[in-house]
Amino acid sequence: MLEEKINKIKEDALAEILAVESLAQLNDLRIKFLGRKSEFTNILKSLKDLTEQERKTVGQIANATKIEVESVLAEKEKELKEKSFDFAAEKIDVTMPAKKLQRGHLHPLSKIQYEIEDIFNSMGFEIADGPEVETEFYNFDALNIPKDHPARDMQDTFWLKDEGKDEKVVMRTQTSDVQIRFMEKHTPPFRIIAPGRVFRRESTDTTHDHTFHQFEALMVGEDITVGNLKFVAEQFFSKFFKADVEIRLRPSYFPFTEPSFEFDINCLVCGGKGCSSCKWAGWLELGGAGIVNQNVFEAVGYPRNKYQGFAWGFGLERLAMMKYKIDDVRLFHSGDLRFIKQF
Ligand code: FA5
Repeated sequence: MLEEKINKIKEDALAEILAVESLAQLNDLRIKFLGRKSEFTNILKSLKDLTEQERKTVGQIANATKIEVESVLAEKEKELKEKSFDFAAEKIDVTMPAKKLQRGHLHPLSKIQYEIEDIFNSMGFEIADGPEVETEFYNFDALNIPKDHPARDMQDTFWLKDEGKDEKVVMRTQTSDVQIRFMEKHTPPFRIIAPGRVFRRESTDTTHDHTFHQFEALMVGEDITVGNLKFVAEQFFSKFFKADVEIRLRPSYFPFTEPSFEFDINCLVCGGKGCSSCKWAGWLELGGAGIVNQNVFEAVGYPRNKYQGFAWGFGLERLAMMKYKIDDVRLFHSGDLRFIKQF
């Protein structure tokens, strides 16, 4: 009895589906034959009142019917959709101007950093890294800057809140911390650079920001001299600026180098005439440099006087300012898209 009913539903459904001419009508048929209130669904609901044997036979027929009707529905739907496709409306005018896609790109400082890394890689330097939140030991003590020594005041420091730890923690003021971290784990000879972000509690102006980047260089062996320092720097500048750059070393003081220098290059923005990028000096202070103090080697466990090395810490922003002729360092972190989009 039920089987006959199901077969009748199937026949009616298939006949009506095949005759249909619109997607709306097809949907109505789907509801009529398979919907929640359809005769077919009622039959499925009544299966529970049958004997187990009957339930099995009728259940199988009902299932097969459902699958068949659904597949005919799907086929018809496909056919109707293809028929109703409006090619004229979908026509594309390939002569219309395209919408310009807004694409992001690397920040100029990242670009510069990668460029620097490539140049130094090509000269056999490894890239080393260290944390931005640093302990007093790595930022100061191991660099021969004892507690209560006036040299600590050379770099205004953001001290972090003491959280019950024995050691004080700072936002690192220089990338020189990486020198120590690297030397603790390696034995000379080696050459590394360490680009990274540093922080200082100072008032800002056209050449000073509170957050900026340095890149440290450290080359250690048994016979490294100021000559190596100058040569590597000159090679780097000529590759980086693709121009001859004049270098000036001025005597200076850093506790972790002896002798120490301020490292200047001639201002490439104004060609040495004087502008806001070089504070009208014609020269730009790029960073500090020197021959590694033996006290630093001793702090990392190297024997005294066995090794010699040079180190420098250059300002990445200052290099970027020269390369792109930018007259205010604060633009880099201004978030001003008009500035960023130019790179
Ligand atoms: C140092 O930080 C030393 N660690 C450099 C060094 C490394 C010396 C290794 C010897 C051996 P100084 O405080 O001078 O030195 O900073 C180095 C460079 O960082 C500066 O010459 C400048 O280019 C850049 N710099 C310093 N302060 C700022 C700032 N507030 N904003 C932007 N750049 C800065």
